[in-house]
Amino acid sequence: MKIIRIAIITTLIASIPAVALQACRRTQPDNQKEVLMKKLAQLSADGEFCFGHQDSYFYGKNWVRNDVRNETPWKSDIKDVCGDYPAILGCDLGGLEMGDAANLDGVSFDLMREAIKAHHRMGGIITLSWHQRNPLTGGSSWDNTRDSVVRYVLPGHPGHMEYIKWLDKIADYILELKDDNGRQIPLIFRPYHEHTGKWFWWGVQDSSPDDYKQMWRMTYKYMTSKGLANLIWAYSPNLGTDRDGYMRNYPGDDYVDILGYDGYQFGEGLARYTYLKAMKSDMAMLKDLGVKHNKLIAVTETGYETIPDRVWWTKTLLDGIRGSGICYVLVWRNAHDKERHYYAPFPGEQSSEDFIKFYDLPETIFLNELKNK
Ligand code: BMA
Repeated sequence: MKIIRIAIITTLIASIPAVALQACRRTQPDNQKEVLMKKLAQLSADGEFCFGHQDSYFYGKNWVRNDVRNETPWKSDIKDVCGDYPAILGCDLGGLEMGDAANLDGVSFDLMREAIKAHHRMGGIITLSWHQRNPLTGGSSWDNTRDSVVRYVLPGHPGHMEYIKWLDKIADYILELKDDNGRQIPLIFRPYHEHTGKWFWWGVQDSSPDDYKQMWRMTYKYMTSKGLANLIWAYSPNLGTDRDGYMRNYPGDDYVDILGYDGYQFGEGLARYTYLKAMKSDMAMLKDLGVKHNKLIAVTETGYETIPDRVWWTKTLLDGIRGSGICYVLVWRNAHDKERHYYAPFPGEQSSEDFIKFYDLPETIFLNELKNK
């Protein structure tokens, strides 16, 4: 059992009522969004943060789940290593817009629906990213062979009506994600991420900040008009972007609930130093922006592929985020079909022992602790 931290970090407490109020202004009949945002704000004020893992229940190192109907217990590499599930389950909707039965990584949307409901039932939190296809070329998210794709989907432009059909499919799926009492499950929705990079069609090379903001607001308004009152909107540029760059495409306080960023470590030595330096300065920036805009803050994606550093969890990641006020940190997926594509420990993996130390820390929140919050 982990020791629950009593000490309260008071510096962030002052921001809770504002965050809660912000949520209240948009409170919808079932107020699940507000409840979750308050919980996340409280964690952050207490100096605690949730640990999240992408696709944790769907596959892991050398295994993949075939039971779509939720008849067998949920397996997870994280659980196999530390005995508990991640507090946050990350899922990706890429492919749903095309009407595909499984997402771009082969996860069936039926299985995903079951997992989301089960994780919520167990007291966990869910975040949804969306590696959507390129609406102009039909290529992947990474197809940036054509310019102005963002503009193409805006009102009055040729791709708009088709794009609304995509949004419809996403909204319809999310509307089905209800708890046992028929209430919409609150979800952290994180579209159009890493836009300060050049790899996605919605990236910085494609569009003006104004186009990007319009696309975000259009999406927000459309989803809200479909009755999706349960979405917590997360904005996540890349790590290492300065304040102006971070805010350049910011759609506005009315359209965002969480300020986050995505950033990975890409090697030892200098690369570790670069990662840590960027983490620390971006954390300071986010903390400041979070207070100024009354927003929650989070590390929406991070990791070190194949975790070659056996003490990475406590000596690097922790160093980068400790005391930052984030409400969660999420590491990327453990692919079952790509030998060297994993970001979380699994039994026998060399950083597992250090991960257990990370798990044992009072500030890291996994599922069992979250459900008692
Ligand atoms: C990337 C990689 C890809 C994957 C995509 C969407 O970071 O993990 O293999 O398809 O995310 O999950």
